[in-house]
Amino acid sequence: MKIQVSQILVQFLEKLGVQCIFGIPGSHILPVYDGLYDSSIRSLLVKHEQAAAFMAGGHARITGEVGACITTAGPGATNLVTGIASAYTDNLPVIAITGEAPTHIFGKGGLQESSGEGGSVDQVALFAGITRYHKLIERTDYLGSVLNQAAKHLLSGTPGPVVLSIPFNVQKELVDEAILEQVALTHPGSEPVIPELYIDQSLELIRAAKRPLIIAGYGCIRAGARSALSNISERLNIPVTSSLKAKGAIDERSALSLGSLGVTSGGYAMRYLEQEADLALILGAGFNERTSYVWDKKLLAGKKLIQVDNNPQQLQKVFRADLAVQADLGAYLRALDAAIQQQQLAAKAPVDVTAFIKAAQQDIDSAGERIFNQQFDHVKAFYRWLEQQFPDGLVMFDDNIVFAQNFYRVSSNDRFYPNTGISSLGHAIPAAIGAACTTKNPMFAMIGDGGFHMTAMELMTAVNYRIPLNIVLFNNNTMGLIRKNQHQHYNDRFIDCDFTNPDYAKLAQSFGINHVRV
Ligand SMILES: Cc1ncc(C[n+]2csc(CCOP(=O)(O)OP(=O)(O)O)c2C)c(N)n1
Ligand SMILES: [Mg+2]
Repeated sequence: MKIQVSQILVQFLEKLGVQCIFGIPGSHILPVYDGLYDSSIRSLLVKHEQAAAFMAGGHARITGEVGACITTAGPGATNLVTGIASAYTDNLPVIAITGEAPTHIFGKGGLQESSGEGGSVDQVALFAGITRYHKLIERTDYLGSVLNQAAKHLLSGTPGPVVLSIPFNVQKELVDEAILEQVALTHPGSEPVIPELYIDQSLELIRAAKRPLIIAGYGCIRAGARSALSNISERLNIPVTSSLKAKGAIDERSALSLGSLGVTSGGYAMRYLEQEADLALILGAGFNERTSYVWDKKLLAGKKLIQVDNNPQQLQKVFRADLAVQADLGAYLRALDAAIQQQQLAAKAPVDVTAFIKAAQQDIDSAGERIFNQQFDHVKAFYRWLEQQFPDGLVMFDDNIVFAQNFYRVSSNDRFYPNTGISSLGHAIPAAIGAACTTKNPMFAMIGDGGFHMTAMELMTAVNYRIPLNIVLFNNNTMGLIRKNQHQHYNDRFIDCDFTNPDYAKLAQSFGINHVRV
């Protein structure tokens, strides 16, 4: 049967399992919107296309499935850029469908044309560096193949964003419905077998070590390896620290957790790594600028290193490992755990992590190296209170990395999403809205006033669709991080960091949102 390309696109999204699509219509994309009218996919009107992409990313994070957004041509598409770049840097499977001017006017200066012809904006070039796959679909004879490519990039390997731009006339062409059969959805295969050699070599290094330390990265969470990880840690009495993105890889309130590792953390894990550890197991962690204290050589010097990652590009990128294994973290950790039990590997000498943290804090205090002075004890108390109120299952999107990274201890069933990727201010509110569309768990966006101003109107999107959401707004009338920088490095020459805030109680009231000032 022949149906419109616009309908094929909607069916393609349904086939990908898309549940919600976030966007703003414009005349160049109305045929696809019309297709959504009859679809099971829930379409949500947002306030700005950047937020639509952030929402799709938030949705993808919480579900592990494809998130979707939709815009018109020209400004609709260009507004997506930061949101798509964020999905790109965070490896999130996000699909964006954008409209485009009809092909017969390409190069003639059509309204919102972005074909790249005749001096118009070149959408293909614009998205080339921030997508895994982008296509301006000018013809239908290859449509099945294009959709198949798109699915491949969304679902397999290291996922990432896909942008499909479809000219208005192409959306209305008729094609055979059967072309969707060309789209192969990759299913997770059977658990890959980890060569025994790697497990043996790992065991050998672990056996020889006195004080191993596990540095868990987001790869452990993505691979669903949390329980294997904490089994190994508990069985062998190995403390665990995580990258910022992997907070909660093991329960941060447990006795073996050193909290996260990195410049804006409490600094306990860094001290343990430097002073105590003789073997570091770096598991699915990229060891980026923040985690590695700007690649401080002292941290890993003189230690044995095991690195495991499913992405070969991460292996030995910034350090040499004694054992580097390309493997699925879930398969590796489960195999390692089984071998540890089978060979009855002895637990390591008890390390009292609580006592270590206490002593480290005293050191930090007496050296005057505390990141946060007493004034911030209120913020710490707030995060402790939050832990008590929501002991398990809380979801937190954090714009304001410094507080939560230090103070909030993520439990095993919590989900903590820091503003990683390109670290764009204003990400937390729309990302949390995208996630809240599919989970009933308590949802929090933690955000500074500077970040809040960037995407605050999306609160009306949440109001519009009755999406439950808590915003914790840190209201200090300044871009605190910038102010701190200008204090430390620019001799207090404060420029463009301070600003006047609205009356938030009135703002909330006018939006129809409850407001409490703490
Ligand atoms: C889109 C974007 N623009 C600029 C920055 C640079 N930046 C990083 S932190 C920051 C200030 C954040 O201010 P606020 O949200 O009020 O948090 P605070 O530091 O005051 O806690 C800025 C401007 C950024 N990360 N993203
Ligand atoms: Mg601020």
